[in-house]
Amino acid sequence: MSSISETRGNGGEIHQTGDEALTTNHGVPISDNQNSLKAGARGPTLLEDYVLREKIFHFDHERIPERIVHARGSGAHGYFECTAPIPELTRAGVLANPGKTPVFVRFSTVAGGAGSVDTPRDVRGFAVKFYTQEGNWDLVGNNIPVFFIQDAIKFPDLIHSVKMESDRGYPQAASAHDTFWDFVSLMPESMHMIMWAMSDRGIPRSLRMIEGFGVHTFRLVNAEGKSTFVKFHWKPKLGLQSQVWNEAVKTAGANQDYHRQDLWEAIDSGDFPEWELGIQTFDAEWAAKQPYDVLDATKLIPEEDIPVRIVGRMVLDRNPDNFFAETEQVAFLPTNIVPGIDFSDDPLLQGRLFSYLDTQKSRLGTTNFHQIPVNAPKCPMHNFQRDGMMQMAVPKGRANYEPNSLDQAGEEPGPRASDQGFATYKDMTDLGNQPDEKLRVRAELFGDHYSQARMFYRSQTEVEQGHIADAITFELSKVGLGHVIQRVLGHLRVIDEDLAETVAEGLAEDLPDAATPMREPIDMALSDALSIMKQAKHSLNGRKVGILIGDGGDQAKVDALRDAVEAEGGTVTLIAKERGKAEAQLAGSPSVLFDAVALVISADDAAKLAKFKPAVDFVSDAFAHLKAIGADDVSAKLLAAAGVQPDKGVTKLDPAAFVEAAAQRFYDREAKVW
Ligand code: HDE
Repeated sequence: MSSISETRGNGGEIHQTGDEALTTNHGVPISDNQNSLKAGARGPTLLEDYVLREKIFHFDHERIPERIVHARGSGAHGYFECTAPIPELTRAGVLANPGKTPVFVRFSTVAGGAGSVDTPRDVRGFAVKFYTQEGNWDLVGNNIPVFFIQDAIKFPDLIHSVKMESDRGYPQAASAHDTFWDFVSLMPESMHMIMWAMSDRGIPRSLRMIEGFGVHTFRLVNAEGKSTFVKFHWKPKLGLQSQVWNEAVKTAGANQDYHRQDLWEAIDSGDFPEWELGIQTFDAEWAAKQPYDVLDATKLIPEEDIPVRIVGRMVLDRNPDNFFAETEQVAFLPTNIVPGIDFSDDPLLQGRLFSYLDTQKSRLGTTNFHQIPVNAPKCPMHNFQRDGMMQMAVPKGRANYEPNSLDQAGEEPGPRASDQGFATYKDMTDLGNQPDEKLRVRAELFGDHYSQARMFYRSQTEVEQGHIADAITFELSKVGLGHVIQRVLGHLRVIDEDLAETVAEGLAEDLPDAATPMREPIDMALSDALSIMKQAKHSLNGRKVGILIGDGGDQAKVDALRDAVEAEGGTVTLIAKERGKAEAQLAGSPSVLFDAVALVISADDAAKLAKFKPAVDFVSDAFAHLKAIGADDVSAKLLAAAGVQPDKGVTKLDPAAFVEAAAQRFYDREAKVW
């Protein structure tokens, strides 16, 4: 029998020890947890059964409202280590001093509900809470460096349009529907982000293989009060990797929790995911020369213009102890900022500064949500805020107001403000703003909606451009409103004529007139950093290999492959038709769950498996999803049944050749398959 003992307080914890008596929430020992109290052995349950009533009462209220956006998420603990301190730029200890700061990170999709799948085409949230010695700093970003809209006032409209449609309640976790495309087609400022969301960034292979971005321009402020503008970047150590669309669709069926499980298992096995934190910094003079506004969240700063300077690394090394207590109850607040870091006047960021604090009250039910352990600072915290629902702290003494002179009576006077505390950067004019009128307007350069969309699209490889065209074609194929499709095509014509033509052809639509831009787009220099494929790291690190074995396979070959894969940082799962003969069952372990596959079977096995649909799918999907396939000639019958053609990603079972192939995907195969 397990029991619960509690220590409560600010940052307190509840732990289960297993050697104490089971009790009610009020500490009364329970004698029977199997039977409710009845009037006679076959009689009705008695109202006085407070053990039953307390248990059911608590159960009835176990769920809390899910996040209005980013409801589906996975979290982990870890640390940030500042490796290249920047005291000349910021007085924030977390970045100004070498050393480690604990973090909690939550990754998420945006549109779907808490129980939705992990692999829809969507943006991924990348929220990091740094528990610094100067208070919590939350960097609440995404895996895409720009956003759909420029002004927070449009956020409810954007989210209403992308979530399931309000009358029919579908589609869940999908942007491929009328209302989303209706809205974005009426908001040309969304076109840059649309290019990103329709690119392979929208279907990542793993949360461990995504970049993260703070999106907005922030400020760093040093000890002398000097401000420098900054954009934050997270770069994954494992490199960027995405799925292909057909694979993402099939993964959703094979494993709803594909990303969550992948993150959990990696951390559980000691293969800790890691990112570098980088910054792009600039001053007002530089900003004034750019053809875009650095306060516009639909624009990025090309890395070729300002290279990303690495200041530290983040390692996720501990899974949550409790999903609800930590991952569900974690409350990120862009307003959690520490001395030495400050906001910019980005109108999207400014709106976020209201929303997050506000939403926590309805999600977590109390203004005291900061006392929940995952949200509580790990540095001292003192103020005169008191009481409120679910107050966990027990402040002592009479000091609950300031100023007070209680110390003159020998009493504890409580905390005082310090000149070392957070002080807002004063200058509102350094980016040329003239705060002399109250206006509901957008700044002039916000009117360029297409230049960076074009830059993004044209910076991609041909294969990636094909994926964007396919994604838009697919999404629009689900749109029933013809005028919306036409309007989108009008925008695409401004971004890139070839893209517009390809999509129109795929839909058998006539091309409409090009949209009329508010500002004529310009041709910006192309940026390799925007393409996943141009910066692909060929690596088996963190990747999974599935080896299909049969009755006649050669164990020595399996061992040699396993050794070679593991030596490169990958993991191996043995799969057989029957679960008892391996680690996983073939029908339940399709190849979408692996980065590469190998067939260690006999000619007899191959002949039998060639008639077994899950085996044929296993191989044909691996081929179609551009993955390495290791197989000797004895597998010929199965390879033939699966339609595998000669290809440089199809190797013999030679461990070196297979491992080399398994570290990459063979995008040029697409022309053969798709
Ligand atoms: Fe959020 N966003 N957002 N957002 N956002 C929330 O806060 C909001 C925006 C982001 O894992 C909510 O606690 C507004 C940009 C992430 O818990 C809510 C606007 C970026 C997460 C909210 C934005 C983000 C959220 C819902 C426009 C990238 C998940 C639950 C002004 C830079 C955090 C919650 C987690 C969550 C509002 C735009 C990232 C409703 C009003 C831009 C990663 O407060």
